[in-house]
Amino acid sequence: MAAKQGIPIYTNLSDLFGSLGVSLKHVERWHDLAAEFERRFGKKPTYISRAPGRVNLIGEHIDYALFGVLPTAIERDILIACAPRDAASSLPHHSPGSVIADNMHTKYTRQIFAPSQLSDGNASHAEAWRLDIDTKELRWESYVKAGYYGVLNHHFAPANLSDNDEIQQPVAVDLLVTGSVPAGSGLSSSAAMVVASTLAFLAVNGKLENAATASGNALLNKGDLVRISMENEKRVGVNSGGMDQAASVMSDPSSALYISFHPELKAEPVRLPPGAVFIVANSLVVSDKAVTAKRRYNLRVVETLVAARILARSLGLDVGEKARVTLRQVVGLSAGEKEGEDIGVVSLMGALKRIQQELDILKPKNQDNEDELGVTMEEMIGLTGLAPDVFYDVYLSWVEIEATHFQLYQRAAHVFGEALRVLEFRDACLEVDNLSKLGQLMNESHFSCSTLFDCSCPELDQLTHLARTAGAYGSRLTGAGWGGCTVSLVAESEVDTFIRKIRETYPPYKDLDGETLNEVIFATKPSSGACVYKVE
Ligand code: NG1
Ligand code: MG
Repeated sequence: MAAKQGIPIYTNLSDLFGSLGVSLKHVERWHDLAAEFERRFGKKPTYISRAPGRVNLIGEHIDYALFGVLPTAIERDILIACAPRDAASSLPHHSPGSVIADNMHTKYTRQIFAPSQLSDGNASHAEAWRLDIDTKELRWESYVKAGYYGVLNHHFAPANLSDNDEIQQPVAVDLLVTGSVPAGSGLSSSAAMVVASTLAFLAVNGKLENAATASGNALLNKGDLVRISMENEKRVGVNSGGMDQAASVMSDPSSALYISFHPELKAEPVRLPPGAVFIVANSLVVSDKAVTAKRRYNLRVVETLVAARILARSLGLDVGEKARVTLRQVVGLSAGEKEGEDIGVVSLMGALKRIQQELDILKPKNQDNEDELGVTMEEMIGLTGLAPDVFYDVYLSWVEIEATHFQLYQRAAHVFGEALRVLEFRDACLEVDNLSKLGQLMNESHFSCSTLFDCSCPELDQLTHLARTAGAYGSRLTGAGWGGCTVSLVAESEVDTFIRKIRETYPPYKDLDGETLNEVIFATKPSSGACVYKVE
């Protein structure tokens, strides 16, 4: 699927629904949202943007090491209805770019905010607009702001305008959000919010259609939207890879996606075998990213990057002092890979054979305290061969982490094993009658996440175990982990029995029924990627 394709803009709802590949229940939400928008703001929305959540079938915590992953967008999504606020509106806040943001969910209250323009007029300034996002406490509107921030600084910044462009002010916006992706569950509600918000603010400011006239290109291209959304999501303080945004933007209802990031972003369709159903089950443990990023997600990002540098050094690869080389790049360099080459199972296995001999370098030399497995900061810096101030600059200055020991060996071992499993899974999808093989790869992935990457939790271990006992071919955590959802591969004919067994055996599900049960355990089917509806 070409990253160069434009973002679809529909002016006709039946075309839109035809392309979505979603069920009636999800279709009704569009009408409800538009009607509620009109009720609250006294006018019809001018645009509705949509971005789906995703389930990652395999390839966990390897996107930021630039290895390929295999997710699929799901029909659960975020919709944002929006319209410019006209001067005659009875609502206050007409300053440029001010926003009144409402959410259909009663738990999320109305938020009013406005960006401030940095007035130094310096065209080379990286930040032209400021919008406060509290990274200590992630609130629903933080993700709306994250999308908006990127639109302001890409499209309303003097540095990005050519001499002939008029300096324009962003319009004041009313918006209403509705979402069916459960938050904090590893189905990437966050990326769906950021992508939908980025699209809504581009659309309402005329930047989607203007892009077509100004450059002659077909609208905004999907690759650009993934890149802007990835940058935008970092504003909330999590240094994520690009899997979620790519899945949310580039998916298509006929298949899952193999998304690769090296040497550039690419998404290839992977047809799932007939008779295979992927069932998502929520452990109901909520992983609070704002609280745990320093000790978990961001720490893993740093551990895998530092492991890459140490391995590069030990393999005698020249990567320069300042580059944050990734494990994927180390594989490419050590295998003498040609520019732009895509890696397959055989070439990755070959490269890993050589690297595996060096992996022990990542282990601590003297481990006398069992509880503190891993190298200390001092040991780690020593292994990179960098001066401490350079190390700080390259690996710590841009991210907040909290740790005394770093498990470099385990993290690198997980990343390499998982990267290989993704390619094996992709290839096995092409073979007939291969559900057991796919299931086995999923089980191995979960085991590696749990023991080497330490991103599981007792409930996820229990739920995946119960899923296997209930007849799944395989089961694993999906998304960042430490709570959230599992994904299990089940034969189509067994879906109802499977769900019933899980309901009976996973204690938090005991009292759930009907819609409440369907909220926490459900079969997924691939859905189409992000789009915009222009209300005419
Ligand atoms: P979740 O937490 O499921 O949205 C996160 C990252 C992904 C990827 C996975 C682990 C964000 C937005 N996304 O996903 O890029 O690294 O963890 O595979 O943080
Ligand atoms: Mg997320």
